Amino acid sequence: MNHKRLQSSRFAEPFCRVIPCNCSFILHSILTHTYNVSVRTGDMYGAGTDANVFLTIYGDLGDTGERKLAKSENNKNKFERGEVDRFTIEAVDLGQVFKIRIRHDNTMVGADWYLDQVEVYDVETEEVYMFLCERWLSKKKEDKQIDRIVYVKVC
Ligand SMILES: [Ca+2]
Repeated sequence: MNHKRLQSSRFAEPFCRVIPCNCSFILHSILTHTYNVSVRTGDMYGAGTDANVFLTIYGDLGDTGERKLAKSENNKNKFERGEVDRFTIEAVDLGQVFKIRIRHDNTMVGADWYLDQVEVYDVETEEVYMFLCERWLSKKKEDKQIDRIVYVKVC
């Protein structure tokens, strides 16, 4: 009985060598996409926020997981009235992007935020995905939601 088990494990060995140990690393670098995200804040009184903003991008192949939009690449003070802030997100290939979830944590004075739109650009495929929000993310205004799902705008 023991002898038979030994034999079968020896047979299995070559199959383990089919996948080299660094394969998952190589696969990861091939499948990683860069997404340029532009976030436009509305141009009206009180539209800007200093709250922390979090974004999740969903595609038919996966999602980015929730990412904090921590550092705007073009503005020191991000999410201000009438401004567009740019961020770069590295993620797995999401495939066709169709949905985002965007929220803030209602911190800081005047956390209310009017989000105009979010644009997601897939650097690898050169595809642009537009998300029109055109609503407040506010505990006080409209439906008092600070957490929104927005579907891609189909032209
Ligand atoms: Ca701000």
